[in-house]
Amino acid sequence: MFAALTQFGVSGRAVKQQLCCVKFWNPRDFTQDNYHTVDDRPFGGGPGMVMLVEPLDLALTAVKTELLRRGVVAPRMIYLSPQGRRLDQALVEELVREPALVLLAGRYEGIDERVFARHRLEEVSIGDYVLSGGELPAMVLLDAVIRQIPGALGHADSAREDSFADGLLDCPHYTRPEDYLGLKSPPVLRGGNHAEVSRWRLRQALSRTARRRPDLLEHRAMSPVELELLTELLGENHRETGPE
Ligand code: 6GU
Repeated sequence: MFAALTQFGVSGRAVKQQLCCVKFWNPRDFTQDNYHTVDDRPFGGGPGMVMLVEPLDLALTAVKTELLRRGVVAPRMIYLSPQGRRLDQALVEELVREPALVLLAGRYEGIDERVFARHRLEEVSIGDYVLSGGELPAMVLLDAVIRQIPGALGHADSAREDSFADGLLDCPHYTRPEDYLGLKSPPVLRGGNHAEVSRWRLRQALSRTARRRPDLLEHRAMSPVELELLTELLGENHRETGPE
């Protein structure tokens, strides 16, 4: 499943360049029985299965032992679960500074609660919807974190990145042709005035964010230029109501 992360795109290149190392442990390898059982029916009844405490405990202990050999003493350990703290860019930027991350991806209805008594696990969710397992959320988290590692992005990418790191939605983008079936690209982007281009992009980002995600602006400090642009936009909105 994790080939999408380790073999493709920005994260794949970061792994290939050894900017980070991703390693996998299979709980089945930490079972004792012939069937390599990792789940069982829940005490108290009900649908679905629960992941056994022992294979998970042994797997997590093995990971910690290996990290200790590599000099990492108390790694942050994250259990991907819809019950967790919602992942956002602030958490991503916090996690990229860690020397190591241990991610636990569950399957079935969940894991035996006693795993939490054996290991200090933080719970992280990637949004309010239900997925069938923690693997995709783990890849989402890793992709977001790995692209923040210095050197993971080409220069072309890193400048553009500032947008969401900035707490704003991205501005619209255009490339050739200038005119597609009468649909024009904004002339300001082809005028060669970099200050004007920057101002246009910031204005678009502010306008989009205010319309689509006003919640993002609530706790965000504004620079003088941003306040000026927002005031301009508010004045326009009094006079007209357009799609954007
Ligand atoms: Cl982290 N896991 C699962 N199974 N579903 C989710 C999720 C995590 N985040 C959102 N939905």
